[in-house]
Amino acid sequence: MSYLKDADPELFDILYREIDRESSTLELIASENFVSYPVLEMAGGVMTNKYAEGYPGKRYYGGCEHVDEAENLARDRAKELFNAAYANVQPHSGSQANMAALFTFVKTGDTIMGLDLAHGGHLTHGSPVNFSGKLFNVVSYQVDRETGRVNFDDVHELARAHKPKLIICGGSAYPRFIEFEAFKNVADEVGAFLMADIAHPAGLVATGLHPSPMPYCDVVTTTTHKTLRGPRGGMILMGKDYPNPFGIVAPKSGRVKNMSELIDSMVMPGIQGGPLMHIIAAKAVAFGEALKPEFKQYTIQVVANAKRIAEELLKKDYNLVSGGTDTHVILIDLTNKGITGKAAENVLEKAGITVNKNMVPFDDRSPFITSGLRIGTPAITTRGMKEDEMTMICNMIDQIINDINNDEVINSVKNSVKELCETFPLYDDLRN
Ligand code: DSN
Repeated sequence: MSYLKDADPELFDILYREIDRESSTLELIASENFVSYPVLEMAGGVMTNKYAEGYPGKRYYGGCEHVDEAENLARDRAKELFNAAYANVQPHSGSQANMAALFTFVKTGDTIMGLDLAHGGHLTHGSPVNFSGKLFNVVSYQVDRETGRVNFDDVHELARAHKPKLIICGGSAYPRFIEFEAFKNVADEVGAFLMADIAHPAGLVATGLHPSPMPYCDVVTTTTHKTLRGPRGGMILMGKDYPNPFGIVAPKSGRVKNMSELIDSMVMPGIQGGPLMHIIAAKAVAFGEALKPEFKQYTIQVVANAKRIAEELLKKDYNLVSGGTDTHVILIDLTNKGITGKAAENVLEKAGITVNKNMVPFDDRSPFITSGLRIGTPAITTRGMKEDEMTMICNMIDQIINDINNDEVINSVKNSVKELCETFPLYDDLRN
């Protein structure tokens, strides 16, 4: 039964069109995934009603006993998943997690380093159009033209020349393992804090398929909805907690505050007000799922699927940035195929294959056009697809890219996509 159907048929229809879209198309956007029914239930539950500014046991509102239980579980499960000493599960998004972490460790006007957006970084790692680029003095590092991997000679040289207070590692379109240890060497040499943004590989980090940043980084941020397969949101972690080096003391006792206390107060009241308790509780549910052995099997398959896609595309003469992948992300440089990222995204969408255009390193096209496509395997792996389906999907992509104006090809692929999606159903119970 649906309350929405009777109360607001217009929005009900929109919701069901989205369920149909998600279930009848191939979702290859590397940052998307499909949450479980339990996560959906919690995210759509009554905790959306509750104001709970503050932290468990120390709120500004009454009636918080149950949301406290949920937030405590979310924090404990996050710490267990990532072998972390500290977790703040309140950031509404990855961008807000990054904002809170940056504001805790550095002051506006300080110099920070991050991976250039066009080389796989993220808006919040210092893009001039983002708060990070406007409030800090940003020095961006890039990947090597030949290898497609972070160029540590350049990172060292830039760090020595500019003496950043903080270095960010990680990004949104970097198909290789993030080199935490190498970044730590640079950070130590110049006395910088090291911040890792593991929004993309978080699920792989949690299951040991990607190195852990915890031994190397002062602070780690992530989203919860990509490979981690939770509700849309952010989180901040630390491998260890320690007294803050800035000399900030608690007003009454004069005790030097720990970094965890500074981060907590930067998230709230620093940059956020009321936490989204329904989402925090849904994060707890997702973290519980991620602690189960089945989730490790899932992430093993995510990586196996991405490697199969990389192999198949290489066989078909596609150029992959860095030559392949260690993770769930594949970044294709389409230059030799004579098609832009934008055109490829549009024509694939006509056939029911959802991807996103993406700049490639040293791209001479704008972010609205691009020379690349980013694809990823978290969502299709959640549907149960394995290596054989990856080979089929690569054949479909290749057929279309080689003949973008051929409606017969597009329609034939569209039918194959439909059949494949029917074989791996998604959210069927939401229709009953
Ligand atoms: N927009 C996200 C992604 O697609 O990777 C990063 O914030």
